[in-house]
Amino acid sequence: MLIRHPDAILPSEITPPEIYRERRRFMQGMGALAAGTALGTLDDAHAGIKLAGVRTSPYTLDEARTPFKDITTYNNFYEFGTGKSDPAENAGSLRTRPWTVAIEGEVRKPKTWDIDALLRLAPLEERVYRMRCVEGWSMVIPWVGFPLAELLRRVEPTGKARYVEFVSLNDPKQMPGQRSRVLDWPYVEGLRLDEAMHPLTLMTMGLYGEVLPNQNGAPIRLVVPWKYGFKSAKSIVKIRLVEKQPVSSWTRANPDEYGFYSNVNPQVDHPRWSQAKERRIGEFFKRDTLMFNGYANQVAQLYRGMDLKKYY
Ligand SMILES: Nc1nc2c(c(=O)[nH]1)N[C@H]1C(S)=C(S)[C@@H](COP(=O)(O)O)O[C@H]1N2
Ligand SMILES: [Mo]
Repeated sequence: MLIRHPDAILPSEITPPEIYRERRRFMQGMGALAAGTALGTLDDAHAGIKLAGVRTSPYTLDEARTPFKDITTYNNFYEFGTGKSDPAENAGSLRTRPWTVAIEGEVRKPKTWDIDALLRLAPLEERVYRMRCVEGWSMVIPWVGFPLAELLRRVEPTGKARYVEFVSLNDPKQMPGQRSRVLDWPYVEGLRLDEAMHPLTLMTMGLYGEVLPNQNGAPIRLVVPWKYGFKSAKSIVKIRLVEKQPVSSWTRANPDEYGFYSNVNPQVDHPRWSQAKERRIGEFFKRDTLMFNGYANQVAQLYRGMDLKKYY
């Protein structure tokens, strides 16, 4: 891996590992998960299941976290409606067990993973990340997951694999928003293989130390903190390694507004609004949006030599 140190994050911002060394207490944890308890009916994750054995990570930011309540009631998840409160209100109908994730395409070891086996594939880490939506708001979210690279290494991408496509669940019975044609379902997103392999790219199953609430993309979603939020596909059922650049749902819907790369870039305006500033949820004054959402030192070299106005 090219990145060894999260240089953009000031050392003083990194939470000392000692504070986190004391592992979170095993409550109902992995035992309940392995037993396939009906997690899909949880509508208040604070009364929910703590994830066991979550480690700290040097990629964690020590920045004021957005309250749990905001992270779980102000969402974009068009499968459950286009309003910000729709996912929290409607995502109770999503059944997250049983659930499988198929990894296929240009790989030597394609496999359909049961979600509970996938949860145990690699040590879980807490990663506090800045998240920036293309609409101009941002949050600081303590996710729990492991690097996507852990999973991709195990399936052994072939020499032809250059991109990774992520496909969300397509089931209008569980996802009432899919009865509307606001997007071409299923929701599809993609990354270049090196972006997907980057250590910041997180397969995410938890939030604030607990099982991910449905409205945040349970049981498993992607989190790519240097890109606009829509690149971070929720409720993933398929991961395909492919030769050609995938067409994402947002690019298909509006190619002039949502390019494949969608890196957070204050110098590239959305055609209908400026991207120079953002409102951190809970704050009154706007902040300047940072290049690559503040992760430039870790990710800028992925795009060396590229015209980021052309490849937006
Ligand atoms: N399947 C799916 N994934 C999705 C979306 C969606 O509508 N459907 N919305 C995206 C957008 S626009 C954002 S900003 C983030 C929001 O994630 P959050 O609600 O957990 O903050 O999810 C992204 N992932
Ligand atoms: Mo977004």
